[in-house]
Amino acid sequence: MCDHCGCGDSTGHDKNDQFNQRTVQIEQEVLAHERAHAEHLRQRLAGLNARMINVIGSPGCGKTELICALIKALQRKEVTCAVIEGDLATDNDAQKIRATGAPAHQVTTGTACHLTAHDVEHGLTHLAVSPGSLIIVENVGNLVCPTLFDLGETLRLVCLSVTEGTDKPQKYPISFERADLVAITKCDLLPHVEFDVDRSLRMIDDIKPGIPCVTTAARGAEGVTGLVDHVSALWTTS
Ligand SMILES: Nc1nc2c(ncn2[C@@H]2O[C@H](COP(=O)(O)OP(=O)(O)OP(=O)(O)O)[C@@H](O)[C@H]2O)c(=O)[nH]1
Ligand SMILES: [Mg+2]
Repeated sequence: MCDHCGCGDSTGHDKNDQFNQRTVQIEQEVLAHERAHAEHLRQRLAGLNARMINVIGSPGCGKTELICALIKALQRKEVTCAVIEGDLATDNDAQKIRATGAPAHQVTTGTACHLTAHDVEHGLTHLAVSPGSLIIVENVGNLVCPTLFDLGETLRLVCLSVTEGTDKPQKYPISFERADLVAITKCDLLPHVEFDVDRSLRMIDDIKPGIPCVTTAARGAEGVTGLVDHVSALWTTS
């Protein structure tokens, strides 16, 4: 008789423990391999004085719109941008990016819910990375899985739109814990939705004290000024 739950299998729990140990070990090896790959990419980009932003957020939270606005603002500062887009299907977002004049490479992942450093390396072979440029990676729309994978980024930007609800930082804390910068997006819609910016910002600060946050309205008058300032600082602080 099993000591733990009385299931009748005296060895079953030991077997399960061994199985779980093996599963964890394999996952750790995969993640270690990914981290090494990401570190290699980071060094490569640093050697070119280039920077990379990994943009993470739920489907439809405004990542592409924000990236387009950021590219246009950076073009006025003569910063060259290139974009790697991650989606399960279609090259819709890559087309939107190309309309700004910036080159874009679309990765279609099929069923995978996040990009990997390998995807990014492959993407970089399609995009000429000029010295001093900014690579922007739009991860697959998902607030959970992309969080676990280092892509070699200089800055991880997590987006939360005002249409998603004030409590999302509390419900998805890991994403905010591992972010370097948070953008509250679609702020032009604040008069029309019940979203408490101050409460949400306090939740984010409870999860990661001191993390910088910006409010943006890629479609509104507020624009992306705060984000542009943070991105411009990447060349002086990292
Ligand atoms: N009003 C308003 N609408 C926005 C803003 N940003 C994005 N949208 C709209 O929200 C919808 C989704 O925006 P996207 O930029 O495609 O969102 P996304 O996060 O890239 O979506 P996925 O790539 O599918 O995950 C589109 O209809 C945008 O036009 C904004 O700042 N204000
Ligand atoms: Mg998009």
